[in-house]
Amino acid sequence: MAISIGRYTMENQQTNQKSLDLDAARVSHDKGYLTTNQGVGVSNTDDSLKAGKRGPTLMEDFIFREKVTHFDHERIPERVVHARGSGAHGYFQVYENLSHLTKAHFLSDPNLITPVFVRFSTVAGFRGSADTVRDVRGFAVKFYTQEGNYDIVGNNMPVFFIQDAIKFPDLIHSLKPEPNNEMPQAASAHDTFWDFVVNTPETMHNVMWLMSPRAVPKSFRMMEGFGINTFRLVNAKGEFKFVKFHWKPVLGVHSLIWDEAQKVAGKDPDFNRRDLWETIAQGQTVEFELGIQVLKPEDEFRFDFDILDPTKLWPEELIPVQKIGKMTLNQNPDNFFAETEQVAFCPANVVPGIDFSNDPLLQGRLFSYLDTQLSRLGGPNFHQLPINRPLPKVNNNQRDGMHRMTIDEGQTSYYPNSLNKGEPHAARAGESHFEHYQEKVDGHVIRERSESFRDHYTQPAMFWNSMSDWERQHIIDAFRFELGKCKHKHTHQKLVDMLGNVDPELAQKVAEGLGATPPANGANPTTASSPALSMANTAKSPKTRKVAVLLESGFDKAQFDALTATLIAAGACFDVVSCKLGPVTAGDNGRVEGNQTYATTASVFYDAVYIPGGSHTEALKGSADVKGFLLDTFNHYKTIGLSGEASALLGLLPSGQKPEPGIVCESAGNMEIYANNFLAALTTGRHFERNVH
Ligand code: HDD
Repeated sequence: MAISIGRYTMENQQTNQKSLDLDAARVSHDKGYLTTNQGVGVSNTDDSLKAGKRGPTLMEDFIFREKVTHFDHERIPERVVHARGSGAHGYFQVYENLSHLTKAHFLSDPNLITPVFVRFSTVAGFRGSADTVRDVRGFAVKFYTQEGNYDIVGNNMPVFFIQDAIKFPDLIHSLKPEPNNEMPQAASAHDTFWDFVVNTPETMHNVMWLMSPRAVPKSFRMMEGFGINTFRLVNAKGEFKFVKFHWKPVLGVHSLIWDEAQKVAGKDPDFNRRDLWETIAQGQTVEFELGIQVLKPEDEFRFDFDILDPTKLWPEELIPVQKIGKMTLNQNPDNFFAETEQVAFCPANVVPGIDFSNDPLLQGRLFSYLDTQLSRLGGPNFHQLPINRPLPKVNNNQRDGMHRMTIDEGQTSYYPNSLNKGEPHAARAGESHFEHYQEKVDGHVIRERSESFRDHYTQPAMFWNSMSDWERQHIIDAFRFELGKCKHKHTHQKLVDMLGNVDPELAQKVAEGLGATPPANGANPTTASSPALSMANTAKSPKTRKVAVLLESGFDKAQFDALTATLIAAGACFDVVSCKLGPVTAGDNGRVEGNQTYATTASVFYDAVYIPGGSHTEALKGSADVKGFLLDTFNHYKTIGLSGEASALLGLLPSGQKPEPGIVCESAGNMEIYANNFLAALTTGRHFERNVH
């Protein structure tokens, strides 16, 4: 049975310790009189203190000064990357004891509840930019374990653009708005990014992912997460294995198509944020399974790629992903700034049993996060902010600094000491503590890249080989769009030449769109493919899919009831869209409440549209709004349902009376069968076999 603990509803009887910890910082402002920050009561917060009713404001007005001064300092620097994000609380449970692999305590006991806070983000845009831009998405998870905080700071793509962290400032400078005019916002479709790409072949693999539908997720709930970098799992005997981390969404991986993404960016820039917030606010949970790929040390050199190279993935068919646990998100933050903005993730936040590899991108990341947070969060004490503080007691001799929140008692703040009987002491055997894996390191001091990092095309080609037809078309269109926005023609040609090393057909199709010359000697370097990379093979579910039901007065209520009951039973949901808000009268005088209009919503917010029969069909036939709604739904390959008299609306579609995939149309007959057919089409998702061109 679900129970409430702190602010959390948990599916079991265990306490979410982080929620209880946050309770101590939560302040309700539901009642009481206004005060200053010094606790002095304030009876008028609307008028400043003046010399005469029409006279100048007085310097002594500390109430005015305090209010305005605080306001003047309300902003902190946004993250230099991943500035726009959305957070949620939840918990993690491992499926079985993994102590043979790692001594991490939170992975040892299936009964253990580990609280988590997750932040999903876009990379390039400012804090106020749109959600549905073409971009990588951040997927950062903080586990509040009993042995301290552990962060997996990942993305929704399994590879990165560069191999060495020293190139990160160059990558991001090229991606961000151009420095002379600060354009474009939250977009890679501009000259500097592609100039960097064509001069940096190691970007090729991530660029292929960036051009794929993965870069426009339909929902944060429907994207994979990847730790990308190679880590180590270390067990109590000191044995290690290499590991890569994966998050697999229970609802499968689903994306927008580009036309939708662009329209949504204008109509609802908060589309992904709203979806996450509303799903949780409605009491539903968001679930991801944690997967690991594990590699024995002796297999380090077994593959035709270097396992330390972050521009390479480990094909799941070669090294299977074992699902080891589930993360459930079930609580929205109470305060965006205090939680989502102030949370500080860092790949160096590891717990005993999890260690780093020599991946040169990871090595640099271990430095950058804490460093950036020192300025973003205003000093060295941000670990004391409620959202960042770990569950175990922080016990050391670090003191002072900006905004220190603890009152650290005692005379000593150094080690070793006698005055405090040597406390706090260095952790002893039997007391949880971190020990670095004792890797033997031997090498010349050298500023060079390993030869084994040189192949930049085989895996992008494998990615291309693994794509379904619609994913390939998306990639071709994306390259044409992005390069089409670049003024420098030589960049077009260089990119097309690069693509020739991935696949000649891809290069040729992109070249056609750009007016560039297809490369003469292009060749796809591999026949390998990895079915796990294609979204065509993902899980499909009707759960939380959203249907627009278009109605006007005179609709057939029996048909409406039958279809909506089937949707609800399957976990889907619907809006009633009409020309005005309020009750809509059915042919039999029944009523349903219209909760959206053509002014407040649009086809792009739904997975499908349904129109029941009835005498409203005539009015709908003549409506430009209805026609536009149906056209977008058709062009975005989504399910269209027309029953009874509404079947006549088929004529509004470009296919005319011709049945096309995903159009569930029936003039009469058994509503139960009809509703199930509609549900099956809705579950399929998009019907890419439909002829929309
Ligand atoms: Fe990073 C933030 C993910 C490479 C430097 N990064 C940041 C966030 C995510 C990632 C999800 C946002 C966390 C949040 O929600 O607060 N970054 C990645 C991944 C990478 C990666 C998956 C490659 C595997 N990052 C990377 C490199 C560097 C950085 C190579 C620097 C050398 N990243 C940062 C940063 C940020 C950051 C500048 C900005 C805000 C912050 O850290 O707290 O330090």
